[in-house]
Amino acid sequence: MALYNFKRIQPIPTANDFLDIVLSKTQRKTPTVIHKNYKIGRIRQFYMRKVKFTQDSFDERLNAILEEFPKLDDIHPFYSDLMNVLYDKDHYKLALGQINIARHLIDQVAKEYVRLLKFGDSLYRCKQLKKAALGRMATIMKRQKDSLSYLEQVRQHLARLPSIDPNTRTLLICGYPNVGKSSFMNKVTRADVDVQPYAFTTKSLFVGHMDYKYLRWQVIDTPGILDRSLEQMNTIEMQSVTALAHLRACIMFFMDLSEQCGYSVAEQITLYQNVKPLFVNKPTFIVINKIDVTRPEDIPAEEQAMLKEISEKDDVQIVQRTI
Ligand SMILES: Nc1nc2c(ncn2[C@@H]2O[C@H](COP(=O)(O)OP(=O)(O)OP(=O)(O)O)[C@@H](O)[C@H]2O)c(=O)[nH]1
Ligand SMILES: [Mg+2]
Repeated sequence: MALYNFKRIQPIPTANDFLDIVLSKTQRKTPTVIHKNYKIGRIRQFYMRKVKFTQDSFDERLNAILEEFPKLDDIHPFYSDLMNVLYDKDHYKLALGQINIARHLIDQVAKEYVRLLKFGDSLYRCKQLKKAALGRMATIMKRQKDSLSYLEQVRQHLARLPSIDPNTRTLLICGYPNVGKSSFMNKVTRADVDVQPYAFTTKSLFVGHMDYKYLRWQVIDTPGILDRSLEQMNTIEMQSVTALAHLRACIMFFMDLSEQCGYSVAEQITLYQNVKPLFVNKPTFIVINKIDVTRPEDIPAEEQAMLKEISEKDDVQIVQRTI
């Protein structure tokens, strides 16, 4: 499966800049001197060349956009789902579809006017036809204003996505907000993820790497997730769910028994129960964090029992973070 290099997509100009670039290229790269005493065949050729050249320039640039932007069906499901979460799949496909339609329309305009030019009977008439052809192409391009600016936004965002390799040995850190996921990430990798004493500090996926027993691990820090249905989740939480759903990883579910994070132990256990379908076939650890404040033996017996039950029933190891 192709791993896209999202950082290589060329910037997309605005519709107006796009037009300037193409039309000025036609002016620079096609002959500029024509005389009404020339044979009509030569005059027709002169203007046909301008129309075709302009069409080619549009084609080339529009094709580049269509080829460079990843096709959601070609990329790893993790990335296609992530792009859907971040940019809305339908909007994305529609924008690229519009560009494709514009390309076809421009081709049709060119064809039509080249045909008309074959019957142009004077320099004036040929010139008018060329002007009309380029004008119609420009109108088609101007209608692409919104698609182009949306695609440029997507491009800029894609370029900043972390380079996550869906096919490598991976450690995935997840849990409620504010439980200390990023603090751990910063300890084990050279990443420098923001750590703050409030929820949703981390708003997107972060990647780092570490070596452990001569093996390289990709470590992914995820935004915190709240215990609610998928429909209610925001874009920030959905990025975590996407990573959990698609990456074959070892899961570290972080818990803060001190409840300093702002969520009770019971809530954290419920979240675990609700997201655990995403942990199937993935080695899973529950990591008890902030043990300098509260250790498992400090919490009420019923909660201790719940943790013990999870550990036994789900074959999940409960470990305490000591670094
Ligand atoms: N006492 C104590 N505080 C900790 C520990 N680990 C993290 N914290 C604090 O917990 C707060 C949240 O830490 P983060 O690492 O930002 O938590 P997070 O889970 O990444 O939070 P979100 O990105 O919002 O989901 C910060 O104030 C940390 O200093 C710990 O082991 N002990
Ligand atoms: Mg964080």
